[in-house]
Amino acid sequence: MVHQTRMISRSPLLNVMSNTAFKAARGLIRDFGEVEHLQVSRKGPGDFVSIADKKAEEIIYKELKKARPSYGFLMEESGEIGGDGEHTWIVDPLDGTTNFLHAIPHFAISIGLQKGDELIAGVIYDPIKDELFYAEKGGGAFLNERRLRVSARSTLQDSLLATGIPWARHTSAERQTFLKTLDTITPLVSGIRRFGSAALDLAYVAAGRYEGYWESTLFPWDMAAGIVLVREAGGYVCDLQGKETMLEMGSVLATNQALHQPLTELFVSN
Ligand code: 2AM
Ligand code: CA
Repeated sequence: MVHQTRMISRSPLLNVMSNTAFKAARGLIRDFGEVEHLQVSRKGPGDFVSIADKKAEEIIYKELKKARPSYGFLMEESGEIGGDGEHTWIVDPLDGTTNFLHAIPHFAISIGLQKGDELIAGVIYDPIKDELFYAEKGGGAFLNERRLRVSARSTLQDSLLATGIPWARHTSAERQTFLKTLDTITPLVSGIRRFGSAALDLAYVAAGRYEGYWESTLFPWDMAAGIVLVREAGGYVCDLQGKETMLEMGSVLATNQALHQPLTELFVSN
């Protein structure tokens, strides 16, 4: 983890969030190494992974609580923990659990901060690639030391999109909607990817790697940090009804600037 030792001038808030992610990442990296061995054991790494997940969340909780004692929490494992009623950390200690479980090196820690109704900061850390994505409202979005900007591609034909394929939690109606949308979009774009971490999909839109990303049936902790990143990189985020109620609706469409309108028309009318 190169970036822990490098001098980076981040705001005190982003420093707290980043250092918390780095701390939790140390355990996850160790556990990921173990999971790679457990693939061949008959029992598999299932229980081990859920413990790794909880351990990471505990570290994040402890660190953030120490730094900002009055803030509340919304976390994947522990749920809601009340605070000052104004600030809430929205935390996914391990986004991309299925990848982690299968020893696929694509997962992240996601920490978002909400103040009132607004998402004001986000950090997403991919410990394997040592990529730290961070953004604070009004301060721009960054990947390690580099300022981020959404991609400039302006035609659907050139665009690469990311999505989430429905899995066991989805209803039959949700699966049908997904297939219909896929059928509409596929011939119009250059490709579609399913990498399995919603947080990293959003971070990649912010980084200009994907032109857009859509998914439904998500939780607030999958999206909170990534929403701030995309917006601060100059992109747009709405839910699949075209409104800014992503956390409430559990769906998201994130795009670069140029393709916001055509993609919104395609997704929201489908
Ligand atoms: P998680 O790894 O924190 O559970 C991608 O579709 C999103 O859905 C991920 O961010 C992932 O978050 C969540 N998800 C939960 N269960 C999943 C599963 N069985 N397969 C794929 N994604 C899953
Ligand atoms: Ca998640």
